[in-house]
Amino acid sequence: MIPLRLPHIYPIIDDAYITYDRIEETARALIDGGAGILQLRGKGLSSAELLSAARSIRRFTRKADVIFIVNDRVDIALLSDADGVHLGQDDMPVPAARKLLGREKIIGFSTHNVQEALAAERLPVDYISFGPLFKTGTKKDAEEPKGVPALTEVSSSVEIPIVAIGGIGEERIGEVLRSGAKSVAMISDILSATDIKGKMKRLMAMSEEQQG
Ligand code: 3NM
Repeated sequence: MIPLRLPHIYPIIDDAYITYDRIEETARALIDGGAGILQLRGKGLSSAELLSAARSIRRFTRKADVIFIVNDRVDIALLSDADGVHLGQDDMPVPAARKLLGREKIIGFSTHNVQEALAAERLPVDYISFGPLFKTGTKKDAEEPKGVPALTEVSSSVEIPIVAIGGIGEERIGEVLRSGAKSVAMISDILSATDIKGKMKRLMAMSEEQQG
């Protein structure tokens, strides 16, 4: 597979922070702020709400040439014509998801240690996430924080692009990108900003100064 070029900042819209009626304006703010990729994670939404939100995000992301990924739900990704899906270890098995999605769609896969990262590299996935890097209040069943040295270890063990996730705030972007992550996924730090567009702009400017 051709290696996926991931933007340095990977914002995730999560319904734990953004109510259903604000998802569309949040997507717009992130895109206007310069996001190159966007994920929708709606664990508390009904399937109907999730599909509707995914379809409206899709309209904006397509116009702006922004990659759109749906968390967990292969069916919603297909129905909204998203660019891909992000799967966890306990979600639909990757080969089954690849069968449904076809070769062109992006599949991201969560990993939490070197063994999972090595196993993921043998699967038809385009990137892996690694986390939680730091303590996070967003994912209730998150494992213990892994820390930056573990990210360095994973990034020296696999070739596949790594998205670091979990408790990452603005002040740590540089360190994380310098430690082998191609991209930094962020939920609470972005979504709790009062000016989401301004926050996204600042993060993009900061991350452009980094290697990665
Ligand atoms: N997955 P925040 S940590 C969705 O370790 C998610 O796989 C994780 O949110 C993993 O940026 C996490 O608010 C939560 O910490 C990330």
